[in-house]
Amino acid sequence: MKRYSLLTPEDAASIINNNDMVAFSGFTAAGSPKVVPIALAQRAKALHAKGENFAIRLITGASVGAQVDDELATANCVKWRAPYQSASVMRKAINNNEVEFIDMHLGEVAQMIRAGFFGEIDVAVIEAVDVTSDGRVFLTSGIGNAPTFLEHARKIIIERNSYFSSRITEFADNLTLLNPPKRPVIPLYGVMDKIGKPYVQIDPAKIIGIVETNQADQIDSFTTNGETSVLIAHNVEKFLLNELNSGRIPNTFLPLQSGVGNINNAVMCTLGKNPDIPNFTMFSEVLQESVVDLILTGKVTGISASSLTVTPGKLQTIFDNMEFFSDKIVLRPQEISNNPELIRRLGVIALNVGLEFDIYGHANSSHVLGSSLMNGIGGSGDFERNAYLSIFMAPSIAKGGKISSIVPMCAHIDHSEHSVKVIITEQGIADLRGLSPSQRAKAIIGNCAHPMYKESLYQYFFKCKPSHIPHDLHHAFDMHVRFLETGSML
Ligand code: 0RQ
Repeated sequence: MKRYSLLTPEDAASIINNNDMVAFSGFTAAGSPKVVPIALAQRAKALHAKGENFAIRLITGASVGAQVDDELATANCVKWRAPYQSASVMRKAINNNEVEFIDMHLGEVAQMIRAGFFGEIDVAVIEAVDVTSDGRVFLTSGIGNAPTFLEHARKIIIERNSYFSSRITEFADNLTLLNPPKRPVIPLYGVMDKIGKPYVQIDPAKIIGIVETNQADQIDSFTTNGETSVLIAHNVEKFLLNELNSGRIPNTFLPLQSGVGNINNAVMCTLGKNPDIPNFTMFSEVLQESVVDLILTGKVTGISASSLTVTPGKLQTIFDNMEFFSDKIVLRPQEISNNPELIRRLGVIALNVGLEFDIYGHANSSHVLGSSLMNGIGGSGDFERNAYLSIFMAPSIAKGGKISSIVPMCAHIDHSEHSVKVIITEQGIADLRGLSPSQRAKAIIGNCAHPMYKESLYQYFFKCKPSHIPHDLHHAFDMHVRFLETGSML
């Protein structure tokens, strides 16, 4: 039975060497380490002041707390980063090419680590609510890739966070998959099935020590739903009701996946209030704020996700009502929450937000003007490609109308016309199923583009030489170029 050393954050940071591949637990700010990364940033600054090189390669589940990514980026402590981020200083460093960033489908990361695609993980910093002397690690609010990091890292530092109720472990369903060709069918046939363990079992000898913390996840509440988000939400509601009424969605409904942000929040609130939408389950990657209330009203009967991305107040609501919540939330590793086999089998309806869409239905959710990273593709592709119905949403214009979200050709594509099935803006709904590219162009421009951009989009489309996907490569990016030159696509 192992006795673990207690470490200060600075002791723990000193274990990490220049050029190490470092892994952090969590998924979004939920469950990500709180104090060792900050000490690591300070260590980097001190070493840089002495003229020494110090930068790590950092792999995580999704984003981590914005403060963590930003402190590390400010300290020039990261030279390589994967698979997702959403922090302003880190984003700037990536777009300045100071950090090499790999934008990846989140469901695929664990398999790639096991296969050695990125080399060995030197140190994993894992937040846990407890760890036993025989190596059972009980994770907190975000599972992410932590089980795989724990299994594969050479050295492990545990941040034991006493902020969380130990009952949080009742939600966890941990397992890791075998890599091909040894992987059997994943035996999960219902959204709420549990097929793993509440802890991750590892060799305790790998644990270098424990850092004690007591800190909430750094998760902000949403602003009140803007008018555009509410209009988009009503269009989603209208579309789903029509699908239900026509029998294309069974009357027992299907599990929903919902991305994060104000639009998704508005959609969940709107669906939650509609008595004609049956009670439903969610098979998602993030359990966000609004869903807690929907579980309380009974509209959401259960949710499978990889993280509890909720404010401290909402987390307290859950802890205060554990008898009620314990069988209604399952937290899984992201290779399970975002697994293509499961998403296809369960018939998930995917609801994600993009930056821009072209008139044929390709979507760009990650790179502004084809070049500047916003956040990353995240899990949107895991769901979108494999969903029963993949719905993309966005306001029809951005930056006060200077940008149209509908463009002739996307300057970057992360979801293709072959799998995007429905596009919804505040203007309306483009149902692309069964439509040829030219039919799609008419539906997208006609139903989703903002009136101030319709004319120029139609002009582009009608001037193109007939073809299966009509394009004029001399003018496909005129709107983008106009924005770059004049500050407006108009
Ligand atoms: O910029 O903040 O400076 O005003 O993009 O746009 O409308 O506030 O929407 O916060 O939901 O983010 C696609 C980025 C949308 C997000 C994206 C500008 C706009 C604003 C944000 P400002 P909104 P959101 C689950 C699934 C990919 C990952 C994903 C995202 C800012 O949803 O990262 O889906 N998705 N994950 O003004 C230039 C355009 C623009 C534009 C909007 N066409 N060109 N700027 N903006 N459209 C989560 C995980 O995977 C963990």
